Amino acid sequence: MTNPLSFPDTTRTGTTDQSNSSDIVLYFYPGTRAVRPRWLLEELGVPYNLVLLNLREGDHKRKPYLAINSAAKVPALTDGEITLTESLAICMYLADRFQEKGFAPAWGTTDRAYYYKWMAYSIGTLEPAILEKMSRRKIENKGGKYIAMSQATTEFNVAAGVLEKALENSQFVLGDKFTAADVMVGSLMNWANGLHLIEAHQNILEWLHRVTARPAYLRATKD
Ligand SMILES: N[C@@H](CCC(=O)N[C@@H](CS)C(=O)NCC(=O)O)C(=O)O
Repeated sequence: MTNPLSFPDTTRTGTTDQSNSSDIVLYFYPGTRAVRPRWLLEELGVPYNLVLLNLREGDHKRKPYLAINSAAKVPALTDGEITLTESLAICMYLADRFQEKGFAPAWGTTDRAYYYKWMAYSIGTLEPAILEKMSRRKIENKGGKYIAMSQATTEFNVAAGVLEKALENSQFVLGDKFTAADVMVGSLMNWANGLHLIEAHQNILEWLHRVTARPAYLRATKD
């Protein structure tokens, strides 16, 4: 097992190829953005090593992990010489690293262009829109007045409306095929669903139900 920094809770996982050794190590805590790369790793069916950091006990703020991510955030992923942070970057890397598994459209295709758009949309548009809703609720619950940065962000319902339309005649974000874009956008919409933000978006609800019923998602969120 690869555990260069002797983290205590390292488990060998991945659904197939269990006999092959893996250099991939995912630093993880349940219920966080680290679910995104774990979900994709499970979809890919490649072996990986999971290091469970206890955020409540501050494992991510201690020296061994700070050497991997000095920002003290999860997820992080190492793969041989590569140390990568940022859930989006990790998912894009993994989908390309295992290109033959078909979770990212081929380079130079039209689908690839739309794939870039949805990957960026997840983090660049949906995530700030959801975080804005969360902040607003927090402030207003305390009797404060929320001042929206309306020209710098897209309002959640507008942002979700774009996805709702894209899913009108599509099983998945990019059409008939599940890709890493469903993982990224799916993870964000799961947050939104937890905040009861998508009840008026029937296409999103149906798609979310579909993608979160996948065995890979269930494995990635089992603990
Ligand atoms: N933009 C980063 C955000 C990473 C991030 O904020 N992770 C949170 C969990 S969702 C974290 O590690 N928080 C620990 C802390 O702030 O103490 C990504 O997408 O990976």
